[in-house]
Amino acid sequence: MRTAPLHTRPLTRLVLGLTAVPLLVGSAVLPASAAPALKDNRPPGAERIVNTETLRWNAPRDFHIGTAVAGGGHHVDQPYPDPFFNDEEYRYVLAKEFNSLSPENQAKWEFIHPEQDVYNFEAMDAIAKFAKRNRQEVRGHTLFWHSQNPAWLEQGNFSKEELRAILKDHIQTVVGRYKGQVYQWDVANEIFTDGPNPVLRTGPTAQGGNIWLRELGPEIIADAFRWAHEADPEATLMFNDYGVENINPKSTAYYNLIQELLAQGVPVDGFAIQGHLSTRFGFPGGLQENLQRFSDLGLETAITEIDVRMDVPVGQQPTAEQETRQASDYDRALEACLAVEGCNSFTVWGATDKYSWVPVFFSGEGFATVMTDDFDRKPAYFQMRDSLAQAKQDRR
Ligand code: 9MR
Repeated sequence: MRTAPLHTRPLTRLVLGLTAVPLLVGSAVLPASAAPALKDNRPPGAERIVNTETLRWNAPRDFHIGTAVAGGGHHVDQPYPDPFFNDEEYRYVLAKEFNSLSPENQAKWEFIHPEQDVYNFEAMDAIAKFAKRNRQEVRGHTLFWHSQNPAWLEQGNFSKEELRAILKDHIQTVVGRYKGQVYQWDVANEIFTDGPNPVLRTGPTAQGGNIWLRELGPEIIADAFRWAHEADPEATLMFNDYGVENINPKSTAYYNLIQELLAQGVPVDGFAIQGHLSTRFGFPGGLQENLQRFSDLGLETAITEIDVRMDVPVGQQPTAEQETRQASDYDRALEACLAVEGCNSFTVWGATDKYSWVPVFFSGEGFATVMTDDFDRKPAYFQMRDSLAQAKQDRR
């Protein structure tokens, strides 16, 4: 395993506070940050969170219990300001409950690399700084994807050589900037198609094609991992996808691809399962077995984006049965991870329903996270906390 335990990396490798640093790489400079100063104390009106009652306190040593940090993406169209920069109670909950943070959108190409010669590190720097201040680590998401790419890239008229250079520059700039603080990178995200016969996404962008695979061929995957490894040899470099919870054609496509890459000496370190679940479907009961087969290849594994959505009529609340089922799904996923050696990172895709992507993308569905809009803890939260505490005790 290549991940250093939490809080043990040398200070010199951590990203320093960056409030006064201009937002530039290349030829253009973005306007100075208007982000408010960081405050980690309990804001007025928020319920006090007792440290010993949190998820992170109860987690086993070296286990990453994380959340996505809301901002960018669908949030831009919602009737609230950027959550991470503006919601003090949200920030308080993030700091208190979790020891790992994933940028929900803030490190994706369209956000962090909006023009060819412009990088916008403002939000990702702020997340890194917040994490350092709160003794948290950061998961990086993502470097190589078919979605949320900027127009300059997708609609540019680049030669193959230029595209290679663009990808290399991006990976090395972004991974290099957060070297030592991002402990895991989702290097390649969602690279296989869905359905019974998954293939690499080499089709047109409009049909979910991945620009890198289409233009540069499958060999570019190995280069992406090599470039990321050069930029931060300590970071765990992973594939990440949805619909791969069970042993199924898609997860097996990864299983085969990863073995080929390992045989070629490509620095692939892990396989990450997103875990976007729904109470409409049964729990993916083969999850532990699936994690285990990747672990048996010597890889790290992770659950990176779990949420459990449900159907609730407009204006109503979930039933007790729905909450019980949701709690069971979250907890079964957590227990599967805790049971597999090398599965040391478990991230919920949103800490609170207040900012969840689910109702925006799935009409009539929602309530998918472990806390309500008001940050009240749901049964899923308590069941997960109990399992973390049990694992902590068992590992003593
Ligand atoms: O939660 C993200 C949301 O804010 C964005 O609008 C959306 C755009 O595709 O992406 C969401 O996050 C996705 C993640 O990056 C990759 N796996 C699926 C997640 C949910 O769509």
